[in-house]
Amino acid sequence: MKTAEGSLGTLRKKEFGCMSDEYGEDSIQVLEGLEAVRKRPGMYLGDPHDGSALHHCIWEVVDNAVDEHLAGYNPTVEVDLNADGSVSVTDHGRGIPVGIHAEEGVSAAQVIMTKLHAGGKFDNESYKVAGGLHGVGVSAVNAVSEWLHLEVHREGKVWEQRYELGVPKAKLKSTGKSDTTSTKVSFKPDLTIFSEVVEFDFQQINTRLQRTAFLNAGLQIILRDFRSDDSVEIDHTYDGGLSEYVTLMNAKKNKIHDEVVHVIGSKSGDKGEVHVEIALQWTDSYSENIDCFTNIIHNVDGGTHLSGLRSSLTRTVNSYAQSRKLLKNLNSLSGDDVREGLSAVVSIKHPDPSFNAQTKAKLVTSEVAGIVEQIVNDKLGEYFEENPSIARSIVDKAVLASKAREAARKARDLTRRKGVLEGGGLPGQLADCQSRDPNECELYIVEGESAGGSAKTARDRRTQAVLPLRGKILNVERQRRNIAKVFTNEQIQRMIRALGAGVGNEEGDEGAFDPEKLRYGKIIIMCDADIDGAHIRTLILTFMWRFMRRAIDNGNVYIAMPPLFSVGRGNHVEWVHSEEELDATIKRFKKEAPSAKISIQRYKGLGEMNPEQLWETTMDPEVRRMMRVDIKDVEAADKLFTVLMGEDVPERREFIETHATEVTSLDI
Ligand code: 28F
Repeated sequence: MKTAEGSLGTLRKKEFGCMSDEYGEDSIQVLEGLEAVRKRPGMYLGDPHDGSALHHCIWEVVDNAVDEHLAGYNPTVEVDLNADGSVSVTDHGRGIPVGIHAEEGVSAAQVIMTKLHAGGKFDNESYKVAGGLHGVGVSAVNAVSEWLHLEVHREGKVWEQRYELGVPKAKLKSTGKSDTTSTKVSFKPDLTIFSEVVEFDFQQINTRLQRTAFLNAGLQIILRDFRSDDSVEIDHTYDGGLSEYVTLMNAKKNKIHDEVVHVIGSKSGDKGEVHVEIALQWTDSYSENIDCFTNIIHNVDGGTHLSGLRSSLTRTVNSYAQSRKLLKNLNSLSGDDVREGLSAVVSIKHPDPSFNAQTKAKLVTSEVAGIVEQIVNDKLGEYFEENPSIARSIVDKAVLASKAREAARKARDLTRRKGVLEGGGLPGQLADCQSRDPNECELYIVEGESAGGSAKTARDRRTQAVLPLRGKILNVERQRRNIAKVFTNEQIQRMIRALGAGVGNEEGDEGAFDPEKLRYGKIIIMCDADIDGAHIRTLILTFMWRFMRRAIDNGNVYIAMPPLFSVGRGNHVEWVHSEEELDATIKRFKKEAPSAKISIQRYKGLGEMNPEQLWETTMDPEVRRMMRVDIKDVEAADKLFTVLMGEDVPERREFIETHATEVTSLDI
């Protein structure tokens, strides 16, 4: 493996300044900078192992091309994933300046390509996409590239320069005539620096470029993939910008109003003009989905622009509703009511934004909250006045949300009170364990009375409890407007009472689910290893996600994995969990005992196993296999449950068919 030291040896230092055998302080500093990037790529580009640094290289170059668009010169960016593993990014802007940089004594282009942080603070006229993790600039990409080729069309000529590991092979030279202007940067990542994920991921790149195109209305971004025989080309051009972004977000949802509301405004802040652009559309879904950006950088955790928008929405919708007397016997709508079903994108441009951390996850510039709030108050208020029927639909939706929330609260209280009146009794179907220490107690939730019976016989009575459920449990996703039905459902009551930790995700709400009170440290869902079993498992998980989410967050929820087959050879029996494992086991048996007879038995249901087998295969903590339900991406999970369990049956079928394994392996 090449080392950073080795690749930037003294010999190369001589070539570096491109001034024959002389090199100055600056060149040495540049070399040290590039070396620092190669030594600690993670500090500059993100994780070099999981693909984030690798893809960050593309973002860094694309961001420069987008900056040229923001400056008003560049209508098109092309991104080519080449067959040799390199990437080419071309923009049709002014071309990187080729003249000699007065201080550095080399071309301005070379300064940009080699000096860390160069390119950041060149001029204050336009908003730079400091999109990279640290806005390190293209020089960091150059440093981790086996080679990088620069081609500039400018001043009537073609200019070219090649670098290897960040070091120029020669100075920037004119190689021909040209009557256009453009910048093309091609680079091949040095794979000694990146590991594990070393291939560009088309989906990831496409999604990111599409988002960039949405955020820059009118900018054409073309992505081409030449890495396989049938090459792909996608053109992202969105004249509607954020409105089209929201239209896509809501593509599969039922819209409350047809037109996307588009708010644009600007106000002067402490450091200069702050531009605000927001697109909004309400749907009949239950969640809120707001994406936030500052200078085209995604702020995953929102920040002051988001809070400004939220305050204004609550205020504007309430004041419109009140002035038109649309609230009837309601006092006011809460922020949650107003935002239920909202899809929105907020994009602000600020001359000098601050973020909570270098990942730029959250905007903290405080003046932005007031600026966004003011602009939305004015513009959305105006929009409501001019579009009363849209305003009316939005208010009606919020009123509905408010009523449903109130009804849910009442139903929940009633259920909780009832539970207490009945002495908080455990359900009759529960076979409880002897231990009262939740750390060692497990509850098996089992589908079907007969499997439940086997589990009761099979279990370790000291620590394992068994709760059988009868048939399919209620699909809570279909009862979002009729929560009383959820709480009065017998199977669901069984679960709530057996677990003894309350119900409801509203933190701080009396009687809400509290993992501290959970009677069992492990809740193990045990269903048949077939489609029906998978369906029932998803129904139980959907209930837990919507009403006991903290059990999932805390890692209390598990899925039992009964085997699919037993493979026998004489007295020797092994249990296997997949077709692949089955093939491997048969092969091994044949090799070990070529003449012996091998018997295979398929287990479709838990009910086909006797209690001993059930213990041996699925319940014995020494040998059983389980999966812990681990839902990291809350938004994805939310979508998953909405799609999987919601009203849209055709979509659900398609989803189950294409994602059944994903759902059972739960990598959401
Ligand atoms: C594929 C990546 O990097 N495009 C770029 C320009 C254009 C200018 C520029 C870039 C300004 C003062 C240096 C041209 N003419 N695509 C790109 N296009 N950088 S990067 O200038 C950089 C600084 O010193 C440019 C006039 N002004 C700016």
